[in-house]
Amino acid sequence: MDGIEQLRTAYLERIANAQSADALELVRVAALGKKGEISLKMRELGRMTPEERQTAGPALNALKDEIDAALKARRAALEDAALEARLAGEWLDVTLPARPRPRGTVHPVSQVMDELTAIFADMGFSVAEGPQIESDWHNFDALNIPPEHPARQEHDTFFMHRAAGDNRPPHVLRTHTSPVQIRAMQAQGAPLRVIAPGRVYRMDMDQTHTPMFHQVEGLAVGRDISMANLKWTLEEFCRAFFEVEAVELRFRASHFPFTEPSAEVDIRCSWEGGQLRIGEGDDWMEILGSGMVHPRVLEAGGIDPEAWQGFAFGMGIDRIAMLKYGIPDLRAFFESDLRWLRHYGFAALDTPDLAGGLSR
Ligand code: 2NM
Repeated sequence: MDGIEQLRTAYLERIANAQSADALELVRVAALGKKGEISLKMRELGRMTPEERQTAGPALNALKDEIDAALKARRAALEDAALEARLAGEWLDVTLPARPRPRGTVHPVSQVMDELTAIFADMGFSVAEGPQIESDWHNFDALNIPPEHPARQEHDTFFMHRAAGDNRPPHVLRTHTSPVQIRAMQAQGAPLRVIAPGRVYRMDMDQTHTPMFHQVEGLAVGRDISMANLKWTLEEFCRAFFEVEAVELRFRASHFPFTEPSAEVDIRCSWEGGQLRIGEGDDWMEILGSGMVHPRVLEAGGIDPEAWQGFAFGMGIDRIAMLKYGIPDLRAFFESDLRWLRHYGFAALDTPDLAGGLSR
């Protein structure tokens, strides 16, 4: 039967030239649809003589199968091409820097808090937080500072307002973060290892003091925690924080109401040429206060001082930030001067960790 070869050539060409799924479907309908050319030819088989049918039948069936297969192959090729095109359009260079570049910076105080947290976390301390407006019990009484104690004046406390006729003691802006440790003892009991970094307030304002500043205090309570544990912990902290192997600390007897015995801690340093070097030279610089937690303070925290003991320490964050990063003026810390923040600030994505180096 002639015609079959022409149909075959014509449809294979149209299939090969179809540029979309829709165009290909039109070709399929034209060939194999109800009224398609090949379908009509198959219907004609009925009107043929048996001899004619014997050659035309298999030839038409073979044509139908071939066209079917060609349609299927072309459809698959078109789908692959469409997918390729979509993937090419969605391609993204993940090695490009993030844009737009972040314009904010991390304040040195935040940077140092993150560093402290990483160092003490490595030694098993968790971070505790508490209110900045405290009851005078948490800020003073619980810390063995009775109402007539001179520390209450020494501290230059900011007192909150009470309504006229309300004679309860006023709340205060916390003068240290120790009340956070009291709350941590009450909430978690012993044994306990926490640090409390945060804002504190004292009515003081000059070259080296701002009415709000930052402090970190640490507390470790256990069955037989001693001054030796305290000294190692502080040395380890200074080694990691100042990134100097050869730190040396000196304990000087002192007095705090909340610790007994109490010690102020100096670090060996040199100021040669106006440049601070930690762990070298013959100078000593006071960096923190510390001691063994007073039994009355443990008691206020709900911990039995006959069964437990602990060490505690406190230091100024702003000052150690100035020392580590060579920042000369404390007051600039809180002026929100963008030029200063860009100069002394840290990259937002540069989170300190011990493995990566604290202050990359
Ligand atoms: C210091 C010095 C010595 C201290 C004590 C406590 C508490 F709540 F556990 F008793 N927290 N921090 C402490 C001890 C603070 O700052 C110079």
